[in-house]
Amino acid sequence: MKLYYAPAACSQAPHIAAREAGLPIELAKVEFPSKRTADGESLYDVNPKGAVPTLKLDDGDVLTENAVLLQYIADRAPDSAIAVPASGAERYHFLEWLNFIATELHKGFGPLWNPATPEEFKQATREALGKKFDYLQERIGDGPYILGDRFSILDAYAFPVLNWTRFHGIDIARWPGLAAYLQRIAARPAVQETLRAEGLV
Ligand SMILES: N[C@@H](CCC(=O)N[C@@H](CS)C(=O)NCC(=O)O)C(=O)O
Repeated sequence: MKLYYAPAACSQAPHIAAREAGLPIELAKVEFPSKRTADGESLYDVNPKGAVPTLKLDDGDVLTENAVLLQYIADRAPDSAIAVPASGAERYHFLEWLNFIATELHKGFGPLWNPATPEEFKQATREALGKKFDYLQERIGDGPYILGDRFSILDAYAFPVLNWTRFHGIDIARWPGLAAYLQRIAARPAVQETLRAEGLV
């Protein structure tokens, strides 16, 4: 499978998940704002939504949407530690987390990425995100991960998103529990490999 990604973007989530699952992954770096790869391929030709992550499967099929890619990757490695709970309340609480990260945390940053957003609205966005961070910190506690002892695709997704705080004038030190959580994830060998492959360390 081939992952269209941009360094430090939300595409880092499936990138980490694939490495954690031990699945081979080909990388295609997409330059912004041209949205082209180094060999001139347009992202729009692969994904008309023009967003990363985009995953081209070995049979040519294309999957988009982070929460879906993460489940796809976890399902490819059912015996790995990152497997998604198969059934029952555990599964629905897992999906509840995945949806929270996608729609509240990930998309909660949206206005901060938009250069047209007025500063006043950006400040309101930072405050709204702060409330979600309070909740997340409280729920993770000493973790070490969102599900407790088990690292999962939830952590693979929360990691790049929480790291965006450094681009948007939010001091993660206000949430010492989250700062420690990010350090624990960053220390994982597969995450270090991911950061190296994206040229970030
Ligand atoms: N709904 C998509 C959104 C993905 C997304 O926000 N991707 C960003 C990078 S983190 C992007 O490619 N933005 C470029 C654009 O939308 O023009 C998902 O969950 O995967």
